Amino acid sequence: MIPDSFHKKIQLINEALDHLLPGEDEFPGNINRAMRYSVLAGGKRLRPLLILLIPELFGSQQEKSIVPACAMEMIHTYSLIHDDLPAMDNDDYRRGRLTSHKVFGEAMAILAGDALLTLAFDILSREHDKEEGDYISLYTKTVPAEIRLKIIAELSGAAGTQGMIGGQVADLESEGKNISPQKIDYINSHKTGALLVSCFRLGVYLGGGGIDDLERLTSCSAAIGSTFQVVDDLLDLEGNREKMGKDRGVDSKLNKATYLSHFGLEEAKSLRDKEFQRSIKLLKYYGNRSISLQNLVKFMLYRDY
Ligand code: GRG
Repeated sequence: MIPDSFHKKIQLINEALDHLLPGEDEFPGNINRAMRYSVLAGGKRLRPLLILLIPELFGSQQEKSIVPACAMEMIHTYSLIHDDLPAMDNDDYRRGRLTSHKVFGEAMAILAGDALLTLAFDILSREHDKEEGDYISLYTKTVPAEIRLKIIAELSGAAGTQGMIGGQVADLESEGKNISPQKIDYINSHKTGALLVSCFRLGVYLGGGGIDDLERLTSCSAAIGSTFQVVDDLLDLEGNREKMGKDRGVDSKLNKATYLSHFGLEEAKSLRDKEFQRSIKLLKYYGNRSISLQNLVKFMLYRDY
C-alpha cells in the first residue's frame, strides 16, 4: 500500500479534484458523471504527489502546486480512459471498477477523455473560478504568469505527439512485431515516461529551482519514468488482480513486445534495482528535504498495484 505519510496530501488532491470537476447535476450531466466516475475512482495519485513534493526540495509551499497537480491527474485519467477503449487495449476493468466505455458507452468514454484533457488546460489558464479564494484564484495569485505559461507549454508537449501520444502510437504499431530494444525504450520513455518527467519539471518551475535542478531532476525522472512502465509490465505478469483493480495478461494477449518479454524477468528486475539506486543517488543531493520524495520513488518502483 502507499505509505500512510502520503494520505493527507492525497486527501488534499482528491478534495481539489472534486471541486474542479463539473458537478454531476450540471448540464450536460452524462459527460460530467463520466468524467467524475473515472477521476474519482481512486488511483494512486502518484503524479499529483510528485508535483506537490518536488517544490519541497526548494522549501516552497505545496499550495502553489494543487491546480497543476489536478491538471496532471486529469490528463493521466484521460489517457487511461482512452487506453482502455476497444480500439486500444480493450480492457474491462480499471481502478477496481468497470472501465468508462463499459458503463457509459464508447462514444461517451471518448468524450470524457477529451473533456478531461480540455479541462486540464482550462484550469491552468483561467484567471479565477466561481468564488473568491478558490483553488484557481490562489494559483494565479501565487504563481507568476510566465511560470503558468511555462507549465502549460511543458504539459502540452509531454501529452502530445512528441510525448505520450507518440509513445502510444509506437506501442500500437509494434503489436505482434519483434521490435528493437531502442524502440521499446522509446515506447516506455514516451508513453509512460513523458508525463512523469513533466511532473518533476513542473515541480522545479513551481518550487523556483534553477537550471541545474531542472537538469538533475529531469535525468532522475527519465530513469524513473521508463522504469515505471517496466514495473507495470512486471505487474501485468505477476501482479494480484484484486489489488491492481484490473485484468492481468493484457500484454501477452495483445502480443506486445515489452522490456520484460525481450529481456526476461531477471533482467527486468535488475534494471529496476539499478535505476532505483541511480535516482536515489541523484535525489540525495537535496539531503533531508528529499526523504519523502525518496519514499515515493521507492513505492513507485516496488509497488504491488
Ligand atoms: C488520444 C485516442 C487517444 C488515445 C490516447 C495517450 C494514450 C491514449 C494512452 C497513454 C498510454 C498509457 C495509458 C500508458 C500507461 C501508463 C501507466 C503505467 C499507467 C498506470 O499508472 P498508475 O499505476 O495508475 O499511476 P493509477 O490508476 O494508480 O493512477
